[in-house]
Amino acid sequence: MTAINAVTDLTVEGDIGVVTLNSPPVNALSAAVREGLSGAFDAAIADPAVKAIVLICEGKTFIAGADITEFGKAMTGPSLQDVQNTIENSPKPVIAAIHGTVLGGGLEVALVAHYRVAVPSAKGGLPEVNIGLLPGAGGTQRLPRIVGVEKALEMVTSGQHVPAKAALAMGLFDELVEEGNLRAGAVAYAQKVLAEKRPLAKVRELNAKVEAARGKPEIFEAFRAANAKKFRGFMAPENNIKCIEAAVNLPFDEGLKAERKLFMELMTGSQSAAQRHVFFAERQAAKIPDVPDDTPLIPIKKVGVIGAGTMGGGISMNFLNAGIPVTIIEMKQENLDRGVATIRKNYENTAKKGRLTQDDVEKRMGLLTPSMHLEDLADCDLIIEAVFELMEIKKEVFGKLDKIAKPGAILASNTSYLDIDVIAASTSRPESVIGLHYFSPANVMRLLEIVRGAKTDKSVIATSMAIGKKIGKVAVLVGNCHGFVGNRMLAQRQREAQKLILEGAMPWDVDRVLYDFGLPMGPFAMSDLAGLDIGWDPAKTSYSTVREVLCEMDRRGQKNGKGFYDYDENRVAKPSAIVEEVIRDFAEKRQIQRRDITDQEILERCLYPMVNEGAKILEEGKAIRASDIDTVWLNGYGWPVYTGGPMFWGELVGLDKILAKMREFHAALGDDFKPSALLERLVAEGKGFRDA
Ligand code: 3H9
Repeated sequence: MTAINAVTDLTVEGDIGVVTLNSPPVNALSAAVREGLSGAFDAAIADPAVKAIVLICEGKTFIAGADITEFGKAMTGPSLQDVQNTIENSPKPVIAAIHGTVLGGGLEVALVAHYRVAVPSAKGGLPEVNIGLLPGAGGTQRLPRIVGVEKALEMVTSGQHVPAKAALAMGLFDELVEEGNLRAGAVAYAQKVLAEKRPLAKVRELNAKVEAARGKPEIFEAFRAANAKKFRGFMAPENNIKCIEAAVNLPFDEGLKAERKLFMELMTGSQSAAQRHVFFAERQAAKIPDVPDDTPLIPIKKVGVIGAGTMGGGISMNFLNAGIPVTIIEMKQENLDRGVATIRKNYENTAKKGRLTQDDVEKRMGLLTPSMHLEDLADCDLIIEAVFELMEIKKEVFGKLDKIAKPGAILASNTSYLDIDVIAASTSRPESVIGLHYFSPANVMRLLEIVRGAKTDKSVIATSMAIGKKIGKVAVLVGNCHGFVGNRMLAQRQREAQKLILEGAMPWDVDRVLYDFGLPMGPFAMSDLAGLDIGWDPAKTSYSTVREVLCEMDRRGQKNGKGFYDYDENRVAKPSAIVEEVIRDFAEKRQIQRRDITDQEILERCLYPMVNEGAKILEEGKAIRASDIDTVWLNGYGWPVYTGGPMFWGELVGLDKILAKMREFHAALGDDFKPSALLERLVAEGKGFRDA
């Protein structure tokens, strides 16, 4: 064995040269890796004993892409294109031996090899779009030459990881070899290539599939139209599509040039910077400075859920999906029956769409035990309460649980606003109490806000984070404060939206501005969807908000065809003349002078106070880092990914600019706009949130 550098070596086995790469965690194409590959291939090509070359990786995966941490820094060592040219032009056949996930630049390296073999558990894809990029090392030119234009469009714009069997079927892999025996399988394959005198197959020379799509622009137009909603606001999907068009319409080397130009356009733009931030933010959120990785975990073998309503049912499904038995509690038989039936119906619907088998449905339902007795939770390791959001009720439930739950069991509340320490104080074991705030629908939304109380034990925190990951959530640890991170910031936006419609805007103006910013819908459309009467009590109505007046007029939202908007029979919303009248009247009675409000003001009034509130959350230590706040908003509230989350976006706008506006609003409109001390300090010191 010859070591080439710290991460690569070359071993000659008979007439096969085996280049091994070992650069944890994912063998990303860092400068050292490119240097090592370049040296190893040069050596293998120069060695007369070597007749064919196998490229294989140590660790959990073949090369998973370019090294994202190096983006934006000055490049050292050979470029990826240099390495690829060496491999593709090798006079000796090169075989890529693939396991784990061959992604992005990793797949682009495999695509310049002459043959590709993989183990059945391997997956491959070009996920660059997810970090706001496109495959910039020939991937967009080579992929359609193998899989065809339609499949290539789908792969590069979705970033999907294709399983080995499917990759084999579409020609991306040439052969599957026995699991656990990749090296021997690849060497044997290389010997077969030599024995059969197979050619140096170059993907760049395959033209049939791209030629088949030439002169058919309708393929691309149809694809754009079908995905318009999904791609809204994102730049990367369109650039990816243009690259595939280039592959179809231009000779290979011209196509590469087009790809490079479109890649650089994305690479130097703010969207990719934001999406790369999101990639690392999500991974960073799992790291808690004072809860080390080796904190002992509490084994969670059985879960109890109190409440079989929408939240309780959705929460239960997460655990059933992960194979963990759930006991679900309701006080009344009919509510229990309805809750269980809803869970079953949800699974049946998924099965109808072909995403679960009937067997899967029964397996999941078999793990569910409905009960009307809290005592049945005595053997649960984790109990999650999802009852009515009222402190007195929560305290009563936790007081009872304290007497029933086994020692060491985690007692969690799915509260979205309430003080977790007060809830914990109603038990004799506050160290076992934690907030697990799910977002509706709880079986779908990725966010899990984990609320740490003053006395919550570290193993309870570590276990909650781990179980969050196990059920497929993005878990973010937050501190105890009213509304925690997500809803506390949401309250800022909601308050301003309400004020703006009295000062001169209309609900559809506010909604349009926020929708165009990239949110899935504005606050008034959201309100109509949820139902205006949520939390509204006709007996206690005070007519203090427009919403209450609308409820009194029996405008309840989409469900009865009228809310802030009027709805037609297809639930298409139209601005409502009646609502306009109500709003004008409401403002007049309160002597609010209406004026013209610009879209810019709507945006600034709704979003700058959120950034400011995020800064207050940071200064109070209720979030560990600004990127955690971004992670909450991206996964729980549909904040547009391509802006990186509210805090990253705040920096894109400029913290100085946001502070100046907050000061101006503060002077004109009062204390709702009081700038955060942290924001003041960061601007004075010329720093960003990551320095906070
Ligand atoms: C590209 O290739 C551009 C080219 O087309 C053109 C070039 C000219 N770089 O996710 P995990 C780190 S763009 C640097 O927790 P898993 C990650 O931060 C790239 N670091 O593990 C984490 O670090 P830490 C296209 C990377 O098993 C650790 O590895 N490729 C990279 O759940 C473990 O990661 C992609 O977009 C990277 N490329 O999942 C693939 N990837 O431990 C992105 C990971 O310090 N990666 N790290 O927190 C993934 O999708 C997943 O990481 C993967 C493993 C599926 C590979």
